[in-house]
Amino acid sequence: MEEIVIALGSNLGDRLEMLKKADSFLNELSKGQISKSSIWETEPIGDARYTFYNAAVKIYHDTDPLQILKELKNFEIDCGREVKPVKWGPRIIDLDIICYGNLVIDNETLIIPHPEYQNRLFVLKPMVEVHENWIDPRSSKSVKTLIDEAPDMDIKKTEIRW
Ligand code: PH2
Ligand code: MG
Ligand code: MG
Repeated sequence: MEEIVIALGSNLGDRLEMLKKADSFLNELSKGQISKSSIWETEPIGDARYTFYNAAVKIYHDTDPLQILKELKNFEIDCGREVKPVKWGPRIIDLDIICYGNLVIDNETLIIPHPEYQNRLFVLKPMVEVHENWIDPRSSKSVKTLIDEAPDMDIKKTEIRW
């Protein structure tokens, strides 16, 4: 069974409701007890405009990563997300695979670990709450080191229960 970290983001509509819905979906999908981070309120990076709620959930699975990707995409579409949203634009819900055990994958459909996550505190800070001892198999850096090295941004942990 592999430990898989999924990053969650929402900056449109009822953000908390969307994260809760994603949590119950991931709970169903996972083959083991999931762990979830705090909800973080984060400044939008890129063209995304409105403040995000970001979080991370660690799930367990043993299937092909492409199968997990397909499940996540179907869930995003079921939630009403456009099939091809503007790159870096606002989104009702975004579920990204950050890591999949120690796998390294690099093809047109999927890159694991996520190609940009090391530059995004809105992924790293939630991630360390659910997978604190993880070492990136590409860079051999710990998630704590990646946090120290990532560009600063406006991000704050909330006390919201979900
Ligand atoms: N996601 C993006 C683009 N910009 N900014 C924040 N703060 N949080 C996100 O999840 C995010 C973003 C593209 O997926
Ligand atoms: Mg995405
Ligand atoms: Mg994303």
